[in-house]
Amino acid sequence: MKKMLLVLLHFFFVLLKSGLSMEQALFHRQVAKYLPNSVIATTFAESELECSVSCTRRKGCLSVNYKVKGLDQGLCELNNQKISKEVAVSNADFVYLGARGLKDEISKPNSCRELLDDHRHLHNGIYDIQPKNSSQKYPVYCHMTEIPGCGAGGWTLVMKTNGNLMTFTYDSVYWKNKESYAVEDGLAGLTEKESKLASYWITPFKKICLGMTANGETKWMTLDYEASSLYNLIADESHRRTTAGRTAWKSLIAGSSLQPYCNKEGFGISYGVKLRLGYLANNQNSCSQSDSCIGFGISYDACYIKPNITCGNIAQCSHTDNGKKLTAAFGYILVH
Ligand SMILES: [Ca+2]
Repeated sequence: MKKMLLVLLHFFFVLLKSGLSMEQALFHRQVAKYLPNSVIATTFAESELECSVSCTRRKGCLSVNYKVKGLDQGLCELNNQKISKEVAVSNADFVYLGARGLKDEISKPNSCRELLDDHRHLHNGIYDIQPKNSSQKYPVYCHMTEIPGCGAGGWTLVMKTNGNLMTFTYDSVYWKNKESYAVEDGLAGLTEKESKLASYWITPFKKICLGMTANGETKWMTLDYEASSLYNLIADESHRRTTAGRTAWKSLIAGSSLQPYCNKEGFGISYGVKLRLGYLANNQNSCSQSDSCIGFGISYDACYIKPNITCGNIAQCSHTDNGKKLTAAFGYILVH
């Protein structure tokens, strides 16, 4: 019995004649769910199908609540909103049907979060996303389950960078272009193989999840930052400040080390040490001649050395808080 009350997700097609052309609409069905406060019209229908058809014919209709039992059985409420987990109400008398036709932007997801919002049952894996106002689809890896330190699922993988390789050094063209790199290795998920997916330039987000694997241990941190894509934050090399804090950045690598001053964090940090995204510190009370950093897209030329480490933690010269470090990490960037 309890199972019957659980939300069941599946789809059915509604084909209907609209003038001389056949219009196709796809509905996303949830049993025992009701969307409140969105009704633009009510009617009665013999079936869910008939109710759905009414929606496709009504301008602005995005979903319906269909009453399957009790008083007013057959009631068909046309809604101008779609259900999300925040507004979903359980009601055993109703079936909720959300339109997923051409008029529905959600049918063109450009992030894993959008996909997961619409289909709560999805697993980690490969999904197609596409930019708004475009018909081109790109495969990405979606991490639909929680990442410890970053939060609940719906993460779109953007990049994976090997700190021992020069692929994603600060001056790499990949930070500045809209070209993917090693797509197959990206679609494999959170493996230690470098990749850059189309999500770099097409996926909007409100949160960034950063991971680093060093010495066999993977650690994660979150950045609250809203943007239309990572490309838009990085490609122009402007400095954009983030506010995660020194402790959060240091937590990406166990035993990491930084100097006490400068403490500049965010996108586009450029001194003798350059970072596409990360944290910069110095022994002098300024940022020029900084000698320590943690981050992604590193190019390090300070304290008389130029180590080939593009992701990880480098700390040289004096006043390091945990000794001198040359730690290359394997880095992950996901967005939500
Ligand atoms: Ca210095």
